[in-house]
Amino acid sequence: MAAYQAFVTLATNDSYAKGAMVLGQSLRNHNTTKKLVALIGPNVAEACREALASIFDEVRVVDVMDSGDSAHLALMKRPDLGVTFTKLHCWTLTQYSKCVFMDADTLVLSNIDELFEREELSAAPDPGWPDCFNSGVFVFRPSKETHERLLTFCDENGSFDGGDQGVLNSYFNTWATADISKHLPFLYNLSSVSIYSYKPAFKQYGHEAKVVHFLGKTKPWNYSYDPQKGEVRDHAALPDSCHLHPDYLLTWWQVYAKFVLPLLQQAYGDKPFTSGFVEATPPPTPPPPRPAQNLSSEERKQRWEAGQIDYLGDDAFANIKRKLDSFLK
Ligand SMILES: [Mn+2]
Repeated sequence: MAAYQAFVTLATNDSYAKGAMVLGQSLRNHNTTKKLVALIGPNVAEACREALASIFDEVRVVDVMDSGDSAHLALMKRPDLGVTFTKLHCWTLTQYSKCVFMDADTLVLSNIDELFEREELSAAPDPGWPDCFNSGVFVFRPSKETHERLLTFCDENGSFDGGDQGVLNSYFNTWATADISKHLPFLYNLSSVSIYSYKPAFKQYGHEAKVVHFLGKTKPWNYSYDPQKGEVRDHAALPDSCHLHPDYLLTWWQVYAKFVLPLLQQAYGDKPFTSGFVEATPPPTPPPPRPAQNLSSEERKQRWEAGQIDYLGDDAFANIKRKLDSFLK
C-alpha cells in the first residue's frame, strides 16, 4: 500500500513551468506536509527542469509520443487530445496513495492539506457550468486500471470541450448529483473570472479564498513586473486582463520574484532567459551645474531676497558650502 500523498501539477512548456514553480513554492510557503510532483512535457528546457527540481520532490517527464503504451495508441487516434493524455498520465503515479492535481495556473493562499481527506473524484464547480466540475483542482487516486479506463473512454467518446475537463466530467458523470462530499467549496478553486461576474459574493467570501485559478488566455506570466516599484505592468493592456484580480496577480509575482527567479538565475547561469522583469529605468540624471553668472554680490542679494534663488548655479549648495568653509577657516 503506497504511503505517500502528493500534490501533482503539469507543465508542457517553459511558461507553464514558471507557473508550476510558483504553485509549488506557494504550497511550500504554506507548509504542506505532502510530496510535490511536477509532470513535464519533453519540450521543457533543462534549466527549467533544474529549477523545478529544487521545489518539487519529483519531476517526471511525460512523453506520450514515445511511451509505446496504450496512451500512445490512444493519441494516434486522437492527436487533438495530446495535452489531455499528458494530464491523464497523473493516474499512473501509483507510488502515491492519493493525490491532488492542481493546474500550473493556480496559486495557493493557505494550507490546503485537508483536501486529502476527500475521495476521488472531488472537485469544485466550474463557474461557467456549475453542474460540471472544474478540472484545475481535483482529488484522485492513482490507479493503472483507472488510467486504462480513462484512455479507452477518451478513445471512444472524445472530449466534448476538446480538453481534459470534458473527458473527466463525462467519465466521472455522477459528480453533480451523487455525493456532496465530492463537491469542493468554490474557495478551493476560485476562478478569477467569477470575482467580476458576482462581485457581492466576492466581497462577502473572497477573503476566505484558499486557491486562486487564473482562468482565461492571459496568464500571470504574460505580464511583466517592476521589482523596484513592486508593480505588475501591462495590467489592462492585455486581452481579457480584467479577469485577473490585481491583488492575486501581485501575490503571484511576489512569490515569483522572491523565490522562483533566483532559482532560474542559478539554473540559467550566463544563458539569457525571459525573467518577466522590466528593465530597471535609471534615475533621471541632474543637469550639470551652470557656471556662475558673475553677478555682483548686490545683484545676487537682491535676487535671493526676491526668492529667485539660483539653486543650480551661484546659490548651489556646493557654492554656499565653499563660502561657509572660507568663513570658518
Ligand atoms: Mn487552468
